[in-house]
Amino acid sequence: MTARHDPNCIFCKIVAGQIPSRKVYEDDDLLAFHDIAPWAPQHVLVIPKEHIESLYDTTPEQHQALLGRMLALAPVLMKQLGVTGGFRVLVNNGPDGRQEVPHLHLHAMGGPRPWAKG
Ligand code: D5M
Repeated sequence: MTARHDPNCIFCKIVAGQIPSRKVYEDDDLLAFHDIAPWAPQHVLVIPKEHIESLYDTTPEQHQALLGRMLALAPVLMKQLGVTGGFRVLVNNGPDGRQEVPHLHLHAMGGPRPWAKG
């Protein structure tokens, strides 16, 4: 089990295997899986296994490496999923940032257009 786990958090439940997900990557610190409501032909979420609510709960001193690894994973996964023509990354934070699931996650979205909001 990870250092911090919130039993009421849906993404912590995915980390713990208590609810299913379509995993695309896993290591000791990170998990990536397909978004249940994709905005693009390929849409994956990269999350820390530890329960960190949003970027507000990170500091450069403590989380620089973790955040760097989350971002660095995006192109690897997009390429693995056959996305070679371009993709977007997005991290929503807090209610005004339209964050719906309060467990830090990086959206990586790509595939042939047209797709997506904004
Ligand atoms: O986006 C939260 C995202 O999380 C949204 O795109 C749906 C996705 N989601 C919610 N529940 C699940 C499960 N169970 N599996 C996969 N994906 C899920 P936000 O940035 O918080 O607005």
